[in-house]
Amino acid sequence: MRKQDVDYSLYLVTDSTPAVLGVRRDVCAVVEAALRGGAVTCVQYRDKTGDTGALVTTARRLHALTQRAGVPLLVNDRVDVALAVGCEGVHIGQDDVELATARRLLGENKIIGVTVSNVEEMLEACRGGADYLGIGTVFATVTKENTKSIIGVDGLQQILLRIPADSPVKTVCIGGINASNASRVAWQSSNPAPHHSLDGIAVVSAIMGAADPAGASRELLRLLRTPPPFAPPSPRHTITTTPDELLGRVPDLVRAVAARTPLSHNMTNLVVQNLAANVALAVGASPIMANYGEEAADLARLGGALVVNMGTVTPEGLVNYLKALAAYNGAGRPVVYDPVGAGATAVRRAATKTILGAGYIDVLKGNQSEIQACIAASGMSDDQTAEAQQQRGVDSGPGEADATKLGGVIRDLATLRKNIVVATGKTDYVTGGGADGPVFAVDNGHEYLGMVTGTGCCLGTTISAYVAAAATASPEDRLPAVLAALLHYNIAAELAAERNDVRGPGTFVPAFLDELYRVRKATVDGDLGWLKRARVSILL
Ligand SMILES: *[C@@H]1O[C@H](CO)[C@@H](O)[C@H](O)[C@H]1NC(C)=O
Ligand SMILES: *[C@@H]1O[C@H](CO)[C@@H](O)[C@H](O)[C@H]1NC(C)=O
Ligand SMILES: *[C@@H]1O[C@H](CO)[C@@H](O)[C@H](O)[C@H]1NC(C)=O
Ligand SMILES: CC(=O)N[C@H]1CO[C@H](CO)[C@@H](O)[C@@H]1O
Repeated sequence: MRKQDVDYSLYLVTDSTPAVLGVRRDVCAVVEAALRGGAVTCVQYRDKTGDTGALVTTARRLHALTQRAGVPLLVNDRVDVALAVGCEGVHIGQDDVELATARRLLGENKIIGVTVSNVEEMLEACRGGADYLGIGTVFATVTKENTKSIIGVDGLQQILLRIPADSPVKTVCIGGINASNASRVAWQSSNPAPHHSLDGIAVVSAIMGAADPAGASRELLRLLRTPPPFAPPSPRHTITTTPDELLGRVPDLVRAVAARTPLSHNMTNLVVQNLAANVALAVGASPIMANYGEEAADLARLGGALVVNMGTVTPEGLVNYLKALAAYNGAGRPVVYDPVGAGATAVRRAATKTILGAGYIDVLKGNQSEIQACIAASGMSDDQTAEAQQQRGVDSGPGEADATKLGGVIRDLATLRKNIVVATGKTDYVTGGGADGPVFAVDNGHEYLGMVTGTGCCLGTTISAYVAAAATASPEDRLPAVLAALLHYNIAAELAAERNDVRGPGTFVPAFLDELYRVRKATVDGDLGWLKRARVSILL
């Protein structure tokens, strides 16, 4: 087998500890059973405690099994054991033998994989001629206690996107991947050329600890190759749309919400529930208040969208958010995340990180400081972001240069997460990511919106109604749907503020509800006069 031809799709890492393997099971027997399933494409023998003689004996037995199955056997850390057995290569961690030394001992034809958990380690391993990278730790696991190196899918993506385009290196990720998240991880880390996509996943417990290792491995391979329920039919990064094309879609989207009255399931902020529910009704959605996670599985099947609004965070609330997120992801229904006050306290920063790591979020909507906090929680740490983070000044209304920077950063975030990011402010910015994907600027709205509590949350509700309607009709419409929501909301605010009966924020609120309703009605009746106010341009 030439090392260039190795298939890394399903990479099994052994574990001989009773906690994972079980007490009466033999590591070779489990590997043999897994290989019989025909799905495992690569095996790494990892045993950090055995003495050399025993390691060599077990490695020999494993090698006989992998040779019969036609898959490579790699030995963790121990170059000497790999040499003694004559297997296909080694896998080394950052604290193990150096890559250059391993290469000298093993020669060019053997496979050497290196564990990396950040961009610097990745670049170093690529320069040193690693054949593949084991990127992790993706999620917390029972097999490795080191929680400091947990990078999440965002961290994984960030490393993948920075691998030099001309590098032949292959990639697998490792850490806490099992049947519950294999499909999402594989989908979120597939990237358009010339970027690197993940070549495979490495699993330990999901196979070594399974009662039926053959069945478990077949199921994992199937999941890897199946897009998750929430994956849009066409990749968002191919979207290239002009403001005019987008505006052309708006009337149909307003009508789609009116026709479908989609469920807006919001887990929100007790402070604003009344206003949010009234806004939802005015734009044509059907609001439901349900902060109880157990209920989410049933609600997710009703064709609506979920809004996770972090207005008030409690440990119990967080558990409910995660349950709801999993339910909507599982049902393939959209999720809007509104990270209210995300950077403000340590509790909120931790909650943001947990929510962002726990599932797929279709639309991430926040003001500029909240978006910055999400960027930090995603572990984005390149120069551009570091620079952006110092730009706390952008908060109070960006000038041209700052807007460009912000646009670049939200596009990176959307590319990383394969979703839509909305940064609200005096001007709102929206992007679906992609290297050349447009960042739209929307210059509508009125300052009264900033003087009424909860208007940010209500925008989240409005967006959810629109993406719910679009997800049902044509999922490619998610970006236009977010834009339509922004226009409906902000133009209604302008119309309300201009009314003679509106004297300030107090009289504004009822007038705003009226205008949200009137915009919808007018559109359904074919009157698109309000849309002439739309001020949409391309920032980047
Ligand atoms: C995946 O692992 C988690 C955590 O160990 C566990 O709660 C979950 O049930 C597992 N899911 C599957 C499908 O094995
Ligand atoms: C799988 O994904 C979830 C988030 O969706 C994560 O919390 C968990 O740690 C992952 N691993 C396991 C084994 O569940
Ligand atoms: C963003 O919203 C949060 C919560 O409402 C607020 O505390 C913060 O000041 C806002 N930041 C900006 C830049 O508007
Ligand atoms: C628009 C909407 O769905 N609003 C609901 C959000 O959730 C609160 C409870 O947290 C409900 O009271 C609102 O009706």
